[in-house]
Amino acid sequence: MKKEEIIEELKKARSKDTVFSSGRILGSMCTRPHPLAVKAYRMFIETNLGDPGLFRGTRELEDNVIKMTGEMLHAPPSAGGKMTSGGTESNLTALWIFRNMTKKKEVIVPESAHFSFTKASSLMGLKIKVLPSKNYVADAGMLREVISRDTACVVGIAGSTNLGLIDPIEEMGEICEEKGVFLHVDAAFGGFVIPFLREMGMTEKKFDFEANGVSSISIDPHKMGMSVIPSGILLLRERKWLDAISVESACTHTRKQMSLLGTRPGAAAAASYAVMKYMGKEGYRKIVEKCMDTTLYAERRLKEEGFEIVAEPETNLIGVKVENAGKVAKMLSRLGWKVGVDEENGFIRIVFMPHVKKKLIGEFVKDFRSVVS
Ligand code: 0PR
Repeated sequence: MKKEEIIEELKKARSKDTVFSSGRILGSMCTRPHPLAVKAYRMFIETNLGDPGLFRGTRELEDNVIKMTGEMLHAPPSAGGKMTSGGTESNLTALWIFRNMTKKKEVIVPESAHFSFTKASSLMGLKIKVLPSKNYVADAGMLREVISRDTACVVGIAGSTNLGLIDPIEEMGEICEEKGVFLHVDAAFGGFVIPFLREMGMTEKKFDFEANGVSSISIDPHKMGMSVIPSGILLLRERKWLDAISVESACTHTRKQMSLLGTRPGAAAAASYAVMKYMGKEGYRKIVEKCMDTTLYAERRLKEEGFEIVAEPETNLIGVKVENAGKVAKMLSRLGWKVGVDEENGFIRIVFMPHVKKKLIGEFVKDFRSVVS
């Protein structure tokens, strides 16, 4: 096939996609990557972090991403981590490390946890024990009862998938410390949001290494970090914990590998490095400020139209109660609005990512109203 024909085919396929620039993707935690991230990605397209002996410069960029993120999340000097392909791999790797370190087989996961924990438990034969929720966040008061002698790790969520809510991480951390159990915080979504909400005085909640007992954190540059897919990060309070998943890798130019993936995209590390350096704390704060402004505006407009909000938003995500949520989401989709849906609990979820424009909220609320009435 000729190059031009292939390009035509690619264009045709791409034209069937919904694009972030339409402003109508309301159910995704990804967004249009920053142009500098895209540029960096292209520059490092052939690099492989699975063989850092060949790509020392790229490896340094990964180390710097870990360091910068660690600084943002109050990591102690002993901390370390790895870039991953996203929240799923970070969560899975955390459980893998703590399972290997403790030789225990049970993980305690809040009701609202992302389904990546189900995948991890299925892959590793771990038993999931559910920590019940109270008002859609983990009920820390129940944690002592649920922890057992076979608990390898407890999970807390900072920015839940369906409602963007923050579990009581401080309280959970205290209990885990007292019981000598690891606590993994899934901040895949909230990691690039909550530090800035704290700065702006919009939340008091501690969710990172500042809280006692937090052992590890997932945080995704490919969500609110404005980087390219696939970019995730797993941070560990102790760098040496990575040894728990170390394998000999005879065929690479370094002798050990401590990651689930073998070949890993260095381009994603370069992209995340570039965008994090460029944005700085100030840049991310501005984005979070704008996303929260749109969120609170939408919340007000929805309430004015008589909609019921599931829970006061803590981050840039809102759940809206509706009957037949699945059907409503389909009808909105026909009107071009791609919302998220929680059919089990009967609500539509809207994620106010940077591509969601305040000026489109009015139109969306009108369409939403027409669909449910
Ligand atoms: N942890 C949390 C709290 C998440 O919300 C997600 C993804 C993950 C972990 C897993 O992250 P990766 O998908 O990067 O492995 N939450 C959304 C979801 O699965 C992600 C998403 C993104 C959904 C884009 C839709 C979409 O278009 O529901």
